[in-house]
Amino acid sequence: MELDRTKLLDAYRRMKTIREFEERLHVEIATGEIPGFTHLYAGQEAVAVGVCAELTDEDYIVSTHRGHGHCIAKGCDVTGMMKEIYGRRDGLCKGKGGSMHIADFDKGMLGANAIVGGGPPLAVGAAIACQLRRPASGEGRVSVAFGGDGSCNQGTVFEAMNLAVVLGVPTIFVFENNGYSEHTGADYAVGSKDITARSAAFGMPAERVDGSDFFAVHAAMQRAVARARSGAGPSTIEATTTRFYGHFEGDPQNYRAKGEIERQRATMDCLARFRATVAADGSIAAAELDAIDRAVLLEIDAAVSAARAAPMPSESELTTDVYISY
Ligand SMILES: Cc1ncc(C[n+]2csc(CCOP(=O)(O)OP(=O)(O)O)c2C)c(N)n1
Ligand SMILES: [Mg+2]
Repeated sequence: MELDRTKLLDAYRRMKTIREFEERLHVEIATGEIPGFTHLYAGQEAVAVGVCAELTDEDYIVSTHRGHGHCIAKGCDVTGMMKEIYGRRDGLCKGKGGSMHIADFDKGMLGANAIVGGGPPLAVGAAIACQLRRPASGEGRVSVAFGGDGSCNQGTVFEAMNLAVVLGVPTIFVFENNGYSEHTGADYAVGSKDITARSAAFGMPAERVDGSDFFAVHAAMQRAVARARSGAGPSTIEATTTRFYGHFEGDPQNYRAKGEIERQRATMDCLARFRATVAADGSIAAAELDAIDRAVLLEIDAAVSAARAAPMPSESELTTDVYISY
């Protein structure tokens, strides 16, 4: 899949939507109106969008506790998401999921997940379904497991990676190495300090990319997805990145160096990197991107107003949707 102008503009719009969604949530959470715990994705946008640019609604993703960016990149409705995070009745999960359990099966978004390392086994399960339903000829569907540097130390993840290789299923493991697992540095907690090499040791192609470079992430994803769709099996992408906010909203971040975030905002901003690339090759005029910026701000504003005005779930809905009915 080549990136023509339309796809490039769409990728920028999605990254910008994630950024403004998160910047606005940062402000709204401080008002105390949003229930529950929230982990912001700002800073990591190029990873979600670079990966999901190669996926359709028929492909699956499994997300993490830091899942808003994955949802938006996979095409979930922004107003439905905002209402969900505000706990409103007509949110994407009827207000019962909130930030950390948001899902949208119609978009192949199988769910955020509060269990670190809980996603990859689900993604391998979805990949087994993709493999069983593979068309006799042509390309199959794929399943992506997003996870952080912290998740790569979990036993569930080791089992999932091994099983994906043994069964040769179309799973793509995407590790977003943002340098921290809660307050613990990846340099300390990842014993070998090399997530890519560890993944390769399971017997699959694995590559490390600059996660603030949309084009680098996308190129790696093209390789991984071509392999998975053709039936050749799983791959891993480790994307080095950073989060512009704390682990959760309210985290004082005493474990980060003085000026670290300011420095990273100046040097690792995927939106600025994208703008610089398309300006250098002349593919997109800055004015077109400015117009997207303005439209996104209006969209987020409307989503927050709609969420605030939306009704809460009624008490009678408290015990529905607890178990799935077949
Ligand atoms: C099994 C499990 N252990 C611990 C936690 C507590 N916890 C929540 S997020 C987190 C850190 C995850 O770090 P990482 O995978 O790097 O993701 P990031 O927060 O950086 O996106 C931890 C330890 C949890 N939710 N689940
Ligand atoms: Mg991390």
